[in-house]
Amino acid sequence: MRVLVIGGDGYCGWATALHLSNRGYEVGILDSLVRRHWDMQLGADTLTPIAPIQQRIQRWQDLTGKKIDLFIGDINNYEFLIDALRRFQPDSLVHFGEQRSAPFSMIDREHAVLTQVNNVVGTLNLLYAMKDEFPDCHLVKLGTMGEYGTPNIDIEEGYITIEHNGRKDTLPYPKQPGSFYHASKVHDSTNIHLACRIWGLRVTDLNQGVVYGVLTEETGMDEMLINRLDYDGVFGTALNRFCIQAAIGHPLTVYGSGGQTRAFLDIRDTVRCMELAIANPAQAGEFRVFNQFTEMFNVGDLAIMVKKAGNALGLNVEINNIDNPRVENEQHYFNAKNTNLLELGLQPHLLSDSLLDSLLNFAVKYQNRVDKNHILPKVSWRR
Ligand code: NAD
Ligand code: USQ
Repeated sequence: MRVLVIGGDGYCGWATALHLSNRGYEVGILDSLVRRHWDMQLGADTLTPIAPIQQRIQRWQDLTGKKIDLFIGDINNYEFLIDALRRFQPDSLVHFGEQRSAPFSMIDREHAVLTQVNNVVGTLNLLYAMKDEFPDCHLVKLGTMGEYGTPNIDIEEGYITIEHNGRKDTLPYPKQPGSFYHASKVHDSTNIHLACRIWGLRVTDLNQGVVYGVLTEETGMDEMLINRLDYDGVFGTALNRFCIQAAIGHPLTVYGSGGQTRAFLDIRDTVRCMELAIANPAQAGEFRVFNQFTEMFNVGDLAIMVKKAGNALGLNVEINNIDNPRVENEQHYFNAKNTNLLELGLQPHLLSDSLLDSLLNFAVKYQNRVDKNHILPKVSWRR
């Protein structure tokens, strides 16, 4: 089966492309490399030194004998996109190629517009390309758990059955995104659902939680294959940031009271979820939604786990509750379903087992690359 990984130079995409290649899929990577450009604009860099995409792919081929095709360009450019699809002839499309930072989208009007245009137009172009020339192709699209927000009822997988005034229907689950980035994913979901209904496309929307870790079987094979690990206040995510802060002796930056509960998963489970979704495609006309995460934690408890693991390694880890730069609930109910991927065979890695191997050890190893000016958050949600 031929799988084109859009955003294959990024954190989830690189690990997924190698995993699928290792499992015998014919893999192509499409990426505009814009994420490397945004890092340069912000003056930020991944903790782990990542090689240029051409060198990474060449090393993979030298090590395994498996070839990965490369298409460098922007999916907002329809001519480029359709040409790449014609050349690659995918059976499945995996779409990671979006601006994925909530703080980046909240910097100012320009960054909010950039995020929504990049994400919504890119996905809409893909839907049109599928309708016009690849109607049987299965799109596996990355959404986010943050589309749902933090409602005071259980979060279902995409749909909820509601009784109202004596009538009953199963409808898209209500969305309450917490940033212009998260809102872009809601807009994508609406457009994709419509395309499935009117054109009979087959799509799986994976509402993924916060991903942690840097190690997968394939990216661990060689230093040149190492994945990115972001720790800065814009692209770094909670748990990855906490581990790097622990490694350099910076107090862990818990925003506000730390009662914000989120859904999490190990990057080794991300790549497995992608494989499961591809191997079990949605039906024609089906807009299938899976919640892609394995465990739920609040950020205060995560910080305590990192402190304990760090102290066991001999690090001196402190926790600092700093003013929350975001506008979000800090004490709330959060209980999300995640049975669909488990039923397809996902066997979760648990954070308690993998904090050291997959994360803290890397943070310690590369600690000299940390720029301390990028630890504290600088982007505010408020006016
Ligand atoms: P990333 O920034 O590391 O990778 C995204 C890649 O997409 C980059 O290489 C970038 O250059 C490319 N890209 C962006 N816009 C593009 C465009 N218009 N055309 C072509 N390429 C483009 O991000 P990531 O962490 O790997 O996230 C991948 C996807 O997974 C995103 O859609 C994100 O919203 C989603 N997601 C990520 C997480 C997480 O914790 N990292 C959690 C849930 C969902
Ligand atoms: N947080 C801290 N301290 C930090 C960083 C974050 O307390 O140093 C808190 C935030 O306030 C928030 C929670 O941790 O309550 C999660 O923040 P995050 O930066 O780890 O994650 P988020 O902004 O939600 O975005 C990330 C990815 C995004 C993905 C999303 C999944 O960047 O691409 O969509 O996780 S989810 O959160 O489920 O929507």
